[in-house]
Amino acid sequence: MPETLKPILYSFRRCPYAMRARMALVAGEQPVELREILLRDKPAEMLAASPKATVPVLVMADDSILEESLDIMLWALNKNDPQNWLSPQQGSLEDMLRLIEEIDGDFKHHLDNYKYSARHAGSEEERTAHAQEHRSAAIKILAQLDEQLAKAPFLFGSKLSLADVAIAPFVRQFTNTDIDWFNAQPYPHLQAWLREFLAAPLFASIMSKYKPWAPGADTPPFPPAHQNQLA
Ligand SMILES: N[C@@H](CCC(=O)N[C@@H](CS)C(=O)NCC(=O)O)C(=O)O
Repeated sequence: MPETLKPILYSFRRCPYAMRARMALVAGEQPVELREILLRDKPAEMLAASPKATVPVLVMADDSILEESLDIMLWALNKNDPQNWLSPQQGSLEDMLRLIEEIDGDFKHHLDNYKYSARHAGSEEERTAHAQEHRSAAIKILAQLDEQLAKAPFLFGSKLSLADVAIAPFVRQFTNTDIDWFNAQPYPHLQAWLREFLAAPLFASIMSKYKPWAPGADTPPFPPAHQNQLA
């Protein structure tokens, strides 16, 4: 595909929403011009295309945009889904979307309040109590995932699906907040699932470090070369 016809993906390496969009673009083998950005210094070109100003954003050749990570995932996989991420071995696409909605909603709310508890008003003690309250609420949601993963290696059966890929980056963010605490919790299935997900070539393939994009700069090939058999 000529360089100019590729959609442009504005992305930030450590953003969990951008991670899941990049993984779906890899799985769907959709070439994009990847523009790494800094959240504190967003390019004017990105803001002009998407005043919402969040990553990821996919800008098509006709200037239409997708500015929700799940929409980018579904766009890529509806074009090409060689690993059948949209057709789980157990349950349906609707079941997966329901679970993703719970994680993006309730779980993300508790995750943010736990991870960014330093921003909470009040005394040190109040902040600690606030963090613990939200950590408990978040881990209750993760306990349900652990139960699901006790029955099968992935959230919807014996193979990786949209739900695993959409959810794992947020579980990663939660666990990284206090990894020793997380590892001490009694959720072996969830812990093994996350460990394997993060060790897999698919995840490594989207975590390469790129210099922030500037107009006229070269952009890395994306998906990177040698993408077969990633998942
Ligand atoms: N619902 C959006 C959320 C995207 C989002 O909030 N991304 C964060 C980074 S992880 C962002 O760009 N925040 C704007 C900022 O920090 O300036 C999606 O699914 O794409």
